[in-house]
Amino acid sequence: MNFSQLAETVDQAAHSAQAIAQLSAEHQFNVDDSYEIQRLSLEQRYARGEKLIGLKMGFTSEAKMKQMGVHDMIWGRLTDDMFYKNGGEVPFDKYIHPRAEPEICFLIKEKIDRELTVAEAKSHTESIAAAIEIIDSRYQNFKFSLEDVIADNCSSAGVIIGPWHKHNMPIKNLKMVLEMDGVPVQIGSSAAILGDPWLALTAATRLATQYGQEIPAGSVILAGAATPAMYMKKGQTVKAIVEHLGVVEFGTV
Ligand code: OOG
Ligand code: MG
Repeated sequence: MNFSQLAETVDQAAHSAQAIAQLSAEHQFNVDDSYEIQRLSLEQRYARGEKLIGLKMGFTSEAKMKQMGVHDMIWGRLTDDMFYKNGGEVPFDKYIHPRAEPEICFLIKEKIDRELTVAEAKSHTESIAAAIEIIDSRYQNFKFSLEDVIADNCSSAGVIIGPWHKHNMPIKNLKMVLEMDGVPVQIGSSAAILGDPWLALTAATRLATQYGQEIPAGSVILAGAATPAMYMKKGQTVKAIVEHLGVVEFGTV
């Protein structure tokens, strides 16, 4: 089997916003193979001029694992093409069937190239913010196996970050609300993220190190959603309100 070809298939699906069949329907590959396909698919993005900006963790909450039927933590890569301004507009047609989910994100101040403890992770972090992640599986009906979703860069599609706060503020049990057009559609707590979002960052350092991905200073790391993700619509306002971290929002056009 040709991993480069599979990487091109998922990249083209993302680039053209055209859903594809699950790769696992036709091919057999394991989790390590999936991360190699993901790495190769990012090479396609870099070749188009995109830059790596950070990483995201996925399935760090029970709510997400249940929603998607996948029960292992995953990680993916975020590029500059995925980032939108807080309060700005997001082009809906760039996506296939996008969903939004409330997240917490970390801004890294010092290069990380090994697994860190929580204390070390804190000393490597500059600041913390509320964020919304847009996920858009490239697979038909948003259905996938663990191997499929990793190969598809863990559905990574968009990131909107709220105001930054000091890295030492408590984030263990913050109320997180996702609103669509002013209506609360998900309510959760940051405690749903592995019991403490800092554990998502240490997991990111472990997995990135395992797969040879350095985390440069200035990287943004998403901890994983605290609640199930919700389908978005065109012409909608999407907002996350996180206790003490404030508001992050965008409109779809
Ligand atoms: C995979 C991405 C999971 C999270 O926050 O748990 C994720 C998906 O649900 O399509 O980003
Ligand atoms: Mg997410």
